[in-house]
Order: sequence, then structure tokens, then C-alpha cells
Amino acid sequence: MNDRVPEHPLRKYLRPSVKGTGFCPGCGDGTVLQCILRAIDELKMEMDDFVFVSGIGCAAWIISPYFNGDVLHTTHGRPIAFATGIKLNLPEKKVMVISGDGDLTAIGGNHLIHAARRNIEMVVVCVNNGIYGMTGGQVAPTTPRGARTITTPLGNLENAFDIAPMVRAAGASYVARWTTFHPRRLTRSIKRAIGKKGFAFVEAVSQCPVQFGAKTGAGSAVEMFEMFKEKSISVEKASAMKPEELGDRIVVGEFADRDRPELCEEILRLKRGAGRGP
Ligand SMILES: Cc1ncc(C[n+]2csc(CCOP(=O)(O)OP(=O)(O)O)c2C)c(N)n1
Repeated sequence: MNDRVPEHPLRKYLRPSVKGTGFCPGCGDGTVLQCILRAIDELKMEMDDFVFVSGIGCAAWIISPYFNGDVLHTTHGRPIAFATGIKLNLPEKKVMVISGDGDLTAIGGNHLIHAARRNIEMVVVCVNNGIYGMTGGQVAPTTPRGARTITTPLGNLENAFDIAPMVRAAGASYVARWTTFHPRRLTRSIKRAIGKKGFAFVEAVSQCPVQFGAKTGAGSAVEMFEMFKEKSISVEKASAMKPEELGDRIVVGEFADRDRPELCEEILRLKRGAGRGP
């Protein structure tokens, strides 16, 4: 290590063997990685307080092999199922799932809405780049209508999921959405999500210049950043607008922050009531 280069304050949370990342140039995954570690640092928590779980896709690589803690890299679409098993057996741990929009809302869509419905305590960070990045830019359930991808060369005919409101409707205790243009607010929401009893979901709209930008015409990382800046509108302002006025704006902010019965506690209460609990 060069003595004149001070170590990054978040370096201590990464495995010593880590020398760089495998992310493409301009990818937003590095920003999300830093927001998660900053949230943990600002909360003065330890990596040992957590179990991190990811599925398959670029965003799933945010935690592995980089985070110096307990990291479980699971099968495509199933991180929430693995995380549920971990939480039920280790309720004292904070379980955090980090994965992509394809992993969490396509093949893993049912796991997401049912975990929110059950309101099991876990933090889910969904990196939404609007496409299947790792496999070369196929259409995802979040791809905007009309967008060209390698599997929709003439334009996507399907309507996109609006993930944050969907998870709120399913019953989550905490739901927020920001973009990589809002790293401080993203960090603050991750901190709130970590402190929440119940299912806490943070959507991070992120740029993928190599697949989304190149195939849909959205352009470079900088152009996508500018688009996030111009198109973002607060959930408060958006609630007073008609859908026609809202158009393709990105609604950001906190969509839900409420206290509801949490699954692990409900199971314990049930066991105690039946004379079988501690
Ligand atoms: C059962 C199964 N089906 C399909 C795949 C191929 N696959 C790998 S990653 C991926 C999509 C990932 O998309 P997303 O979650 O949006 O992540 P990104 O790479 O964009 O971050 C797919 C379909 C797989 N690995 N396993």
C-alpha cells in the first residue's frame, strides 16, 4: 500500500483480497455498494450484525466477493427465499438482500410480494437498471414500454412494473425509491430500512450504460445521470398530479413507513400462546 494514499474510510468493510470490481465502466452498482456500506458505517454497526444475500445478475455481485462478512450468493430469483430461512433461524441478525430488478421482480417476483405481504423483517435493496444487464441486455419487467432491447428490437410492447408502489401494496413496512443521482438520500433510506421492524424495501434506480444505455438509446452514464436528475419528482408532488401529467417521470421518496405485525414476532407470539415458546 502506498503510504501517501490514505485508505478509503469504507475499505475496512471489504475483503482484504479485493483489488477492484468487475463492474462495467459507468455502472451504478458501485454507487449502491458505497451507499450500503456508508449506511452501515453511519449506524456504527458491524458486518457481523448482518447476513447479506444476493441472487444472480450484475447487482448480485455488489456484495460478493467484496463484503467482508457473511455473504450468501444464491440461485436466480431466490435470494428472498434464502433470506427468509436465515431470518427465521437467526432472528437476531439483520438480513439484507441486494439484487437486480430482473432477479427480484421477474423470476423472483412471487417471493418479493409474498415476503412483503408476510412482513418478515429484512432489508431488500433492488437495483433497478431496467434491463437484464449481466446476460446482455434482454427485456425486463421494468423495461419502459417502447424501448428497444436485444429481445425487443422493434420496441417493448409490455407495460413496466412500478416496483416501489407494488411492494407497498403488498404490505411492506418501509418502501423508498431513489436513483444513483441521489446517493445521500439513498443512504438515508437504507439506514431507515435497517432500523425498521418488518419488510423494508429500497429501490435504487441505476444506470447501465453498457446494456440499457447502448441498446435503448438512453446513452452514456452521464446522459443517464442527467435524465435521472431531470425526470425525478418527489412522491409528494407526484401524488397531486394526473398520470398524463406525470408521464415517464421517476417518482422518488418514501412510499411507506408504517408499523405492522412482523412475521418472526408473530410466530413467537403464537408459540408462546400455545405454551411452546421460550
Ligand atoms: C434459472 C435461471 N434462469 C436464467 C438465468 C440467466 N440469468 C442470469 S442473470 C439474469 C437476469 C439478471 O437481471 P437483473 O436481476 O435485472 O440483474 P442485472 O444483471 O441487470 O443487475 C438471467 C435471466 C439464470 N442464471 N438462471
